[in-house]
Amino acid sequence: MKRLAFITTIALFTVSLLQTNAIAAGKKNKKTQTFIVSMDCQGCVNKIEDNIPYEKGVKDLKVSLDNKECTLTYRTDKTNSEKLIEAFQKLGYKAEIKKEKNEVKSQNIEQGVGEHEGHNHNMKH
Ligand SMILES: [Cu+2]
Repeated sequence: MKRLAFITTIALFTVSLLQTNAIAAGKKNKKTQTFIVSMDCQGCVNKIEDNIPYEKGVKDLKVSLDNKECTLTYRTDKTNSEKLIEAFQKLGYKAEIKKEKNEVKSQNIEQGVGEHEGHNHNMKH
């Protein structure tokens, strides 16, 4: 009788452990990261919204034109920040990972202006 209780405990423990791992794996594969993108008008936003969500591994995209920021949620087993930056470059935008906190806030504002040269989107908008 004692042995049965022991086996049941082990079985329950194993099941809960497997469930925890499954949940952890699902979360681990996803990452949300904000990129500073050299966009300047609604046309840029549209172009990004029409393309970036279809990049491999991209799960979610939020664009803030005011902050020149794109917040992406993506699967880390399918893509990475380098590939996403490349995807922005292919569209004609310079993108970089937003640094945490106020570290380089003033620098980012300066870059936002200067780096706009070479941004070329001769599209109707
Ligand atoms: Cu634009």
